[in-house]
Amino acid sequence: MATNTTAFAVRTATIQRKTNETNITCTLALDVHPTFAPQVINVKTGIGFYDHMLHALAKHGGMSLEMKCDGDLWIDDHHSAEDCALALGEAFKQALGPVKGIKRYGTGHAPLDEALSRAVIDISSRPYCVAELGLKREKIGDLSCEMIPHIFHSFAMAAGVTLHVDCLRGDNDHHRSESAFKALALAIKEAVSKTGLDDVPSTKGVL
Ligand SMILES: [Mn+2]
Repeated sequence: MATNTTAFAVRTATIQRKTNETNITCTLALDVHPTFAPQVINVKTGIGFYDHMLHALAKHGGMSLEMKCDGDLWIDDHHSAEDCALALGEAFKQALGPVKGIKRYGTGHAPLDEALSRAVIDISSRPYCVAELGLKREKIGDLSCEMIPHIFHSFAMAAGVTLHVDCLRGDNDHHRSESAFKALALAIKEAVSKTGLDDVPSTKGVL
């Protein structure tokens, strides 16, 4: 009987990103495997609720994510929140490599109790983001609500993807936000999934 000696291929990248405001290390893997590449999630942005959101993103996106940010939280959460999203986007783009043999489009719907969000992604090299979450609170934990759409925007710009994230309903801002990240996770999981073909999923022949 033939044995499979082919190594399980993991699309992965590590980004080191250092400015006067933040110092970030981010390792992202788009593939996990119970034996060859177990899912590892370890997120320490310095902002508890953000850790919770990125953990959910990785978990439900079927990704491994190790993120460590040492940022200027004595000012506020802005630089850390934005720069972690940029590092994640850069890691995503680098891990994916040339856009070939993947679905390219992905859609996710995720409920969390009364909240429901939808995310649609196109791995298009056309960075664009519309995120309408309808959050009402000033902050959730130590993450400013105004930063949450900005996190999706920063990720989309750095990853080079078109992204639409809408929270369709919900009363509780923690639920609204978490459902949005989970919806994005499901959309990403679909979009990066392999078709088994080796073609560029574009009528232009290039992405
Ligand atoms: Mn939660």
